[in-house]
Parts: sequence; structure tokens; C-alpha cells
Amino acid sequence: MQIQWYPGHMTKARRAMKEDMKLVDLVVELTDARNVSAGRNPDIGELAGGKARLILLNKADLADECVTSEWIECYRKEGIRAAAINAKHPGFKKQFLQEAQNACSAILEKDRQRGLKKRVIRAMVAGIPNVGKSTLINTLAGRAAAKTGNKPGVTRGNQWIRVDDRLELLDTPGILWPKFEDRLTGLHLAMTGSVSDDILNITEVTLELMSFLLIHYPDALTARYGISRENDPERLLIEISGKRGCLKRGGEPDYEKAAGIILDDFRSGRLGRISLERPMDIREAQDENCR
Ligand SMILES: Nc1nc2c(ncn2[C@@H]2O[C@H](COP(=O)(O)OP(=O)(O)O)[C@@H](O)[C@H]2O)c(=O)[nH]1
Ligand SMILES: [Mg+2]
Repeated sequence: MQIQWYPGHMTKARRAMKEDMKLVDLVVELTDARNVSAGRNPDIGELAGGKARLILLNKADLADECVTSEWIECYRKEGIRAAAINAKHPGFKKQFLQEAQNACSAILEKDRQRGLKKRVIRAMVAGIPNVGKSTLINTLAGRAAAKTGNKPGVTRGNQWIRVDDRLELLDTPGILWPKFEDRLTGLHLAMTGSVSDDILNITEVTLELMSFLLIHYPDALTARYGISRENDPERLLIEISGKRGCLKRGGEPDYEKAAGIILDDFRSGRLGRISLERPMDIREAQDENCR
């Protein structure tokens, strides 16, 4: 199966992001903690130019804590600012403000040396679909999202959300497109839901997920579905179809329906905290560090 995706509107999104970049001090790049490498688009470096950057590994509540720590450590060694977050968690705002201040410490220090008064950091959030950009913005905006209205220099009706007296956030996220460097990247993006299910063969993606789970999280499937200890994903899918009563009209087993259930269970954390990518795998595959 080949997963390819570059919708035409991404060209427009890229242009819009380049414009928005001119307005901000900080680019907050969101990725999925379960899928740290596949969830990023390396073009962000070029798009962001010299802006301060912060990588946030979102949905850390769904990811394997050990693997998330490995990623943070890997980035730290490379001198890249990264933090694990859960954008849905109420405590997230405080953490975000701190990380943003840290990421902008060089700019703030320069201001201080020049005797300039404290600047309000302007930030934009960017990331591929489904990594949690809207959730993050909504959490930070809160219910009483105090939009500061159109200001000079703000194009296309963009508005700023005042997060606190030191930080403002552009209310529209920069949408990056997923980069499919190889088959595995495409599969991982499919598993976490960053590519549209319409273009996927759900059963095939789920069978790949099951193979991965059988190796790396061998209890996940048995614990959830009470199935036998069996190492053949296809046989397990048949078993799960039976257990869940997934039948087509004529009474035939509906494997696609069962596959959909499994994928949905994975995506919402019901199979446990699972990470698809470790820094070590990426290093082996690409012979370079975590990028
Ligand atoms: N468990 C969990 N789910 C999250 C988190 N952040 C976002 N989500 C969910 O992920 C899905 C996609 O989020 P959304 O903000 O629409 O992503 P966007 O496409 O990047 O704007 C939604 O169902 C969110 O509720 C998180 O930190 N943890
Ligand atoms: Mg969104």
C-alpha cells in the first residue's frame, strides 16, 4: 500500500504560513508524542527562518512515558527545545507559558541589554493535521477568549489571543502537511489519524498496527479483547470480529468493522499508552539523530 497525500490547498497553506511567520517571535511546532518523527514536517525549519522554536510532543497522555522521555532527552542532546504536553489538561497553560519564555530567552535577554521594556512574545502554533493545534489554542484561550482585535500589521483578519501579559498567540494555526518519507511514516500517520481515513485501507493499517503491538506491547490486544495468545494478526482479527459480533448483512464476518474498532481503540488510548516510534528506530532507519 502506498500512502501519498499532498492536497492542493497545502500550497496555499504554505504561503499563508510564510506570511504569518513575519508576525511572530516564536514558532511552536506541535507533533504527536506517539509519532514524534512522522508527525513533523522538516520544512518547518526553512519556513521558520531564524525564529525561536519550540517542539511540543502533544498527546503525551496517550504515549509510552519511557519513549517520550527518550525523545526529550534526544532533543536536549541536540540542543533543541522540546517538551511533552497534554493540551487538554488544565495545567497545560502554566507549562506552556514557562516553555515559551525559555524558548525566547535569547530574544528577551537581548531586549534587556538594549534597555527595552518587556516585550509581549508573539507565537504561532504549527503542525500537521490532528496533532492538537486547535485544542491547544482553545485551552490557552480559555472560555473568555479575550481577542485583542485587529492590530496594524495583522493580515487576513488574523487575531491575537492574549494568553497572559507576556504572551500572545495567533488565533489561527499554521497547517503543515505530512511528509511521507517512506512507507512506515505513512503507516504511522495513518494509525494516529493524521491522514484522512478515506484514502486508507483500514484493515491493512490495522493489521500493521497489530503486528507492531504483538512485538512491542504484547499484552495490549489480549488485555482489551480477551483473545488468545496468538502471533498472527489476521487470525486475531478474525477472532476479534467474532468476539465483537462484527457481521455483514449476510452473516459473514465484517473484518473491516473489527479493524475500525481496533484502530479507534488505539487512537483513543483504550489499548494503553503506546508509542509507535523511538529515537533509536529512527536513527537506525535514517542513520541520523532525531532531527
Ligand atoms: N488524549 C489527548 N487527545 C488530544 C490532545 N490534544 C488533542 N487531542 C485530540 O486530538 C484530536 C485532534 O485535535 P485538534 O485540536 O482538532 O487537532 P488539529 O487538527 O491539529 O487542530 C481531537 O479529538 C482532540 O480532542 C491531548 O493532549 N491528549
Ligand atoms: Mg484544527
